[in-house]
Amino acid sequence: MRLSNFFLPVLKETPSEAEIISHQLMMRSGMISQSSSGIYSWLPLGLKVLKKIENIVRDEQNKAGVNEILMPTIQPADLWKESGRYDDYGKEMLRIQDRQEREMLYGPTNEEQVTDIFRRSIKSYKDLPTLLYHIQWKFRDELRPRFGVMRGREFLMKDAYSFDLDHDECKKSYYKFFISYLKTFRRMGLKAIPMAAETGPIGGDLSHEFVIISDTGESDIYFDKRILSEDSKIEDVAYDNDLEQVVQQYNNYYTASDEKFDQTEFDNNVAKDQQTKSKGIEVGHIFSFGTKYSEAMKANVLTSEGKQAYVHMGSYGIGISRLVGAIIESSHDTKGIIWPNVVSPFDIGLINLKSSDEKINNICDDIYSNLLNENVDVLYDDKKDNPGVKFSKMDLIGLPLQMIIGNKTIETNEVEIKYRKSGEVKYIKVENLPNFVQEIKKSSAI
Ligand code: 5CA
Repeated sequence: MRLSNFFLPVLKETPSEAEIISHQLMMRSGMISQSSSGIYSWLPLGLKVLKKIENIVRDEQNKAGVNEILMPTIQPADLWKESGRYDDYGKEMLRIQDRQEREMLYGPTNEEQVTDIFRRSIKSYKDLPTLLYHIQWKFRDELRPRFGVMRGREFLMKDAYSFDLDHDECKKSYYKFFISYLKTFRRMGLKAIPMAAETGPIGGDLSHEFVIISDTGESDIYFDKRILSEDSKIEDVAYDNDLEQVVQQYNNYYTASDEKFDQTEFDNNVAKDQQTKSKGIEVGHIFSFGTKYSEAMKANVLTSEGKQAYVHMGSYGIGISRLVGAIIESSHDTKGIIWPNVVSPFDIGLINLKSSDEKINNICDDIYSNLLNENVDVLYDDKKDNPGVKFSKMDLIGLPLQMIIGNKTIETNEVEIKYRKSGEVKYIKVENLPNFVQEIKKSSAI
């Protein structure tokens, strides 16, 4: 993509309403544009990151054997009256009337909708477990929308739902999602801590939040520091392993969000020098709630003994749009964002320092088309701005690797390579660039 053709409305000033760094950087780098309180348009740079995160989440759900569906954003109120949550949800739910004066709502979550889909088609234990997910926009009329996409009113969530015959089978599904979440966050370069959590309006008796440590997090978290070095080679864990054992390795460490925190329990279970209190961002939340919805909505199946049984359910959310902010919170410096390679909007930024010079333009054009041929996603700054503007823009948007072409390239036939994260700079002869690109592709440096 040529920058001259790319819609990238960067801001010179930090917008005054943006309190935390991720919100500031997302606004400054033209990733999002505010529509109204807690509601944003996603501009090209932001949308590319959102899609990359979405695709990692999708890939890990598919690998765990969960089926992707797409449910509507607008749901009939009747389903929520069946479950009893229509009144419980209160003002956070956006209620709508259609032209027939039927009560509708913009979905804040989808337990009712998915239970309705399930009960219409699944009638036998033989079809269990059933695992479904979708990636869809949600609306919650939050009392205090803030911090940009971190606590929005409209936000993108991956929500999955499991249906099982009994409590034990339901636990197996829960463990599956638990492991898939650790894999998902690990792939994004995040260290997410699973924490025993309250279930809130979703209900149920078993729940974990997945929280990443960040000074700007909204909740206080307490944990045994040793959980940060727990590895369990999570990326290699296969789903037909004994997952309970892996989950147990994490559950052995004391962790609690502020709602569940108990000082005496903390002191009894964690040595003083391992006790850690911090702020955290909740990027995922999983729940197991038995027959809460299946009983209320009559979602039952025939058992092997020929009896009817209510299915045991769980629900499993990941805040996809929140993750964009959370990743920036955990990866930035004073110059701007530092994207982990896997979610970076482009692989490489190619900077032409002298776009008035025909020779330099030709070299840049050549490098640009070679990179495209190699399927490298490159943002080519071909604009007429001065070098200072170009450097600070490229640093701000945080692509992992920059290729810089200027007078020096003509004089010594070298391209300057700059790594955004370490600041390391090296020079490569133009004719050696194809080899360099092959190497970095192999080493997944891009
Ligand atoms: N039905 C369950 C699981 S599918 C559910 O709704 N869980 S939740 O309420 O915890 O939301 C799931 C995830 O969505 C949270 O962990 C969080 O990462 C994200 N999320 C929740 N509210 C917001 C919000 N207002 N803005 C951005 N992300 C949010």
